Amino acid sequence: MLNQKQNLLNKGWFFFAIAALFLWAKTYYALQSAFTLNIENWIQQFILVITPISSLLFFLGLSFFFSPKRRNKAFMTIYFLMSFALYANVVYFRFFNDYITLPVLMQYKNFGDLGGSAKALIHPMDILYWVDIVILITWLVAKKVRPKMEFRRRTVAMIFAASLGFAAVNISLAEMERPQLLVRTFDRAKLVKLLGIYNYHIYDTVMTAKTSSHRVMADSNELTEVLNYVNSQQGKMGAKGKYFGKAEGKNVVLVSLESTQNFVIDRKLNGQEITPFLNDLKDDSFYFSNFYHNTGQGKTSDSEFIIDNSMYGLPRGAVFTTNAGNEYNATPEIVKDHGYTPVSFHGNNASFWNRDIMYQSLGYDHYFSKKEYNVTDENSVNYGLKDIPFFEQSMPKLKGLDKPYYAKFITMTNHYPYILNNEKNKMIEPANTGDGSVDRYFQTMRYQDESIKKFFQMMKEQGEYKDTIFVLYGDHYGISENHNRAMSEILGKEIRPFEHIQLQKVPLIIHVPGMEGKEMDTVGGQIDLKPTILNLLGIEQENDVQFGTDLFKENREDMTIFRDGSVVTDKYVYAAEKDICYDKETGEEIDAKSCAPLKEKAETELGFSDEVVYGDLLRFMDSEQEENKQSE
Ligand code: GP9
Ligand code: MN
Repeated sequence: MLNQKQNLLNKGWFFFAIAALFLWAKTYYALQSAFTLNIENWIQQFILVITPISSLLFFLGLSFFFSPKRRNKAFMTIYFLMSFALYANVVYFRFFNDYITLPVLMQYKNFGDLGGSAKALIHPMDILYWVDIVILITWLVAKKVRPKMEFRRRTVAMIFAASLGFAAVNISLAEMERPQLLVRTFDRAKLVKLLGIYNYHIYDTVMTAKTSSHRVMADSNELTEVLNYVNSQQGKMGAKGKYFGKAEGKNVVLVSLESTQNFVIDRKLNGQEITPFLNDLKDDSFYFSNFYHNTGQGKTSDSEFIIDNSMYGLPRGAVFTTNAGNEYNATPEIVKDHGYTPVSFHGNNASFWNRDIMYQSLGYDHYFSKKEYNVTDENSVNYGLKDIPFFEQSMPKLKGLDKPYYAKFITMTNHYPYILNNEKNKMIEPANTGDGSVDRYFQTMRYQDESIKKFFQMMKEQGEYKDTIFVLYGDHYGISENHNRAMSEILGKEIRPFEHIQLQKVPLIIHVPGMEGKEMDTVGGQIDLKPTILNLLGIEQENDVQFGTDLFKENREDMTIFRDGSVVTDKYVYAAEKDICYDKETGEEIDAKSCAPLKEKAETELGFSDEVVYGDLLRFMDSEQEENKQSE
């Protein structure tokens, strides 16, 4: 009997299996207890059980490729590294509520915040993360029972085949739960939840390698080329708009309106206004009725990037996640140099869209995220805090800031799938197209409108209103092409590519207390907001890489470029996906020749913008400015 036991303990495969089981168990334990993953259904629960398996089989299996003499050491080194990665994330999560990324590891300043509290982050129960290693090492070095890890072609092939199989099941289930998970890479919490902690690190490593190789190849000549282009674009820089300095020294409040398309403005549903407050506000403000979003896969985060930088988001993924370590010259940083306090308010996890990291690069002083709000089951829905309590709880925080402030508020309730969990929040009947998302969209939109109304009331009551300018904008579309049938019922017309492009209009309302309202018909987009805001504040800019123009400038080119290469001007609409040119006025298809120059311009401009981001070209800005000075 004893002999049999010893025999088993001497078997390499048995040792491998037990070690794999240990590693699986502690990883699963960490996923369940150390991280907040918000498991919503049994598929996600199942994913959690299987996610560690593919990567641990793969990595531990690599030890078989070492010579028999080194194999045990290699095995234990790999085992230790995986355990260490796991434990490092556990500790990091306790403090940052986030997962480690390679760029974060390199940006050691993030760890600076930990300071002396690192010790406090280590709990006695953490011994569980290490005791297995002690057991395995003892087992390996014990005299009587020493497992021989033999390389048997069939066993090793089976280990790797099983690893591949588990990976395939995991990825397909993850895709089912969150389509485009890998392409959009919007949230580390989701990646870890659906891919597991080890696969997440593999993914993160590949992403980092990809972006840093672009960066390594780039040099300052590329920046010069981009600057030449930007400066050659008539009116992009320099000349001041009509309202230059009109809001000098005032606070700036930006309100990002979640999934808000312009078609809801002034529209009625069952005889009721969908956005009664915005409809009134716009009459008292500069209301831009030909304003479009320019976002891509980065959705809200793209809108934030575009607005703060006047550069485009990326063709794949979100610049917030892929290039957060870049050098930027964003509005928050610029206004800070002029005495402003730049901050952002949003009731979701700080790591969502990598905001916690990216905001540092954009120059925000502080990010008031979910952890600084009181979020309960009642006052939250979907991604987090509902808009009304969000504004209510934000007010004292806003009041506590040094003035003037540049404060961005990102609303969230009007987010797909447009749900409200309280009858009182439903202030309008849903539509009845039979398409649930479209029908509910109007209810969450109406709720959002109410929250903005409350916000303005509070700003007035608290005496913040009159010294502040308000910039309210829709972040991106809410109703995608998949809902064209229901949308054509709502709009009463067929939705061709032309109408689809028109549906990308989002509201832009610039409210300056004391200034009279006016409807502005210039064609523009989010890309134009940075110069528009800076001009209003009277902040002059020279030699900056920005692709937009001040919307108040009288002779500006009426035009905006979409991330997919589509273009809208005052005369034409070019739909890139279908390669169709339309007359803007009549909506009729016209000869492609009319749109050819627009198409070319879009390609050039998007190309330049991508070069700046992928190559991190703004880091060469200082030397560029030096050269300019010398040649003057
Ligand atoms: C989440 C919110 C929504 O924090 O900004 O993001 P989205 O899905 O709209 O990009
Ligand atoms: Mn959004």
